[in-house]
Amino acid sequence: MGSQSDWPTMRHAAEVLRELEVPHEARIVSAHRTPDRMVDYAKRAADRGVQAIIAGAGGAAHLPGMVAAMTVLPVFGVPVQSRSLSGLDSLLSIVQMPAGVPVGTLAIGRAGAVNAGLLAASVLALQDAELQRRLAEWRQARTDAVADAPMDLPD
Ligand code: RP5
Repeated sequence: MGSQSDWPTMRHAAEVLRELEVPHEARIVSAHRTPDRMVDYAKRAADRGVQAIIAGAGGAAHLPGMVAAMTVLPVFGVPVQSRSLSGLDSLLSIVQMPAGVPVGTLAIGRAGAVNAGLLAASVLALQDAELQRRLAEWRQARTDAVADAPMDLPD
């Protein structure tokens, strides 16, 4: 992610990966404040055994695209909700990649972070039958949690 301030959003991706028992790491790698760190991270990721990258950033959110420019690993971009434009700026910055450098862009905020974790896990599960089973269980648990009818809850 681009900043410590992105962690309250991006921790949801980490949480899903933890629930699915997918080894992962969380790093602050800013495209504009720590550009050398970003280049180093993106260029070395594949050699370190990283299989997918989830890049979350807000505002002028160039991090996912810059990372995607330096690796052929799948890169999933999470637009973090910004203060001034509610994340629309982040979304448009991440989603509008020119042809040839793909970033799989998710929804703004928590939903995007959760789904980025699930999507990354789905990619890894193509080569991992046990992970595929855990993913199916995770999804089934959400299905089972949906009540048939609504109930009255205290306001
Ligand atoms: C982006 O700028 C980060 O991804 C963050 O979403 C946004 C604001 O960063 P801070 O000023 O909170 O560090 O680079």
